[in-house]
Amino acid sequence: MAVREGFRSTSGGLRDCFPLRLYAKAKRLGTWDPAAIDFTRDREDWAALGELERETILSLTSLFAAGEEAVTLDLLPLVLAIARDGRVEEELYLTSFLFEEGKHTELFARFLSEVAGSPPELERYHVPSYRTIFYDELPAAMNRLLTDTSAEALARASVTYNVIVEGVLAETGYESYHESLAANGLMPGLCAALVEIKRDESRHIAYGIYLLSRLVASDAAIWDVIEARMNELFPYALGVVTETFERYEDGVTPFGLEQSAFVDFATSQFTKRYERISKSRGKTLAEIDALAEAETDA
Ligand code: MN3
Ligand code: FE
Repeated sequence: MAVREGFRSTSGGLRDCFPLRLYAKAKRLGTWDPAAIDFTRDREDWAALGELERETILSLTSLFAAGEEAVTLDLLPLVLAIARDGRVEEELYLTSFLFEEGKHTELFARFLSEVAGSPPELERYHVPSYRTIFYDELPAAMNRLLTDTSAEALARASVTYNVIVEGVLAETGYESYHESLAANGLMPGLCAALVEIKRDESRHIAYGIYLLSRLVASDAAIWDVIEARMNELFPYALGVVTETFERYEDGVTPFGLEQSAFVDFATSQFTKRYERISKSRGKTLAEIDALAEAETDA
């Protein structure tokens, strides 16, 4: 590790850049409290749901609860890698990132105990593709950063965490909650929390896209690493959808959910991120910053 040569704060001040602007947004928008969400109506709705509907919400929530815990536990190696690189503006943003993942973990844990009644053995919903991503690939890619902070290792970690887990799987999961609950006027507490979580998550994804874009801007060869990693993991992301739908016998699904709609949704999220990152090839860092600002709704 290099010896410190100085501090940003005392040599010109913090640099105006996209991560610092994301940090400003996080301070305004990321301060909602999971403990303040009112689950009164949710408990009534839960009690009135049919068996199949309940199973569906439980399955989805089991994927989210474990997924949020995983991203909370696995983020620190990235924060450390960024800190060791002296990127203080990015680290300021990342302080909010970990706080928000912690709150998401809290929210789903609350829902499972206070609305769903702490059902046992929720890991039975963790289908094989889910296990590959959350039990193996995510912790491996993130923990590699403890000993290897090369651009290649950073790119593989960020694709796994920000693009596949957040940008494809979480986004597809919100869509599934929306079609099941909000579209049917059910569980207003969880739906209100999901609006906040989704907004937090859009900042996380925007940061990941920025990070990957600046890696490509510094070394065009990193695009090949990103592309290979995206293609390596995308089948597992789709597998989470298709293996989850396999549980429904004779194609009978609750809430009118259709597998093809979610496969299409996941594919469109993947394609959108792929095209967005590929645009950073041949761009300068200033152009990357402007592109991130212009294209994010975070
Ligand atoms: Mn989250
Ligand atoms: Fe996130």
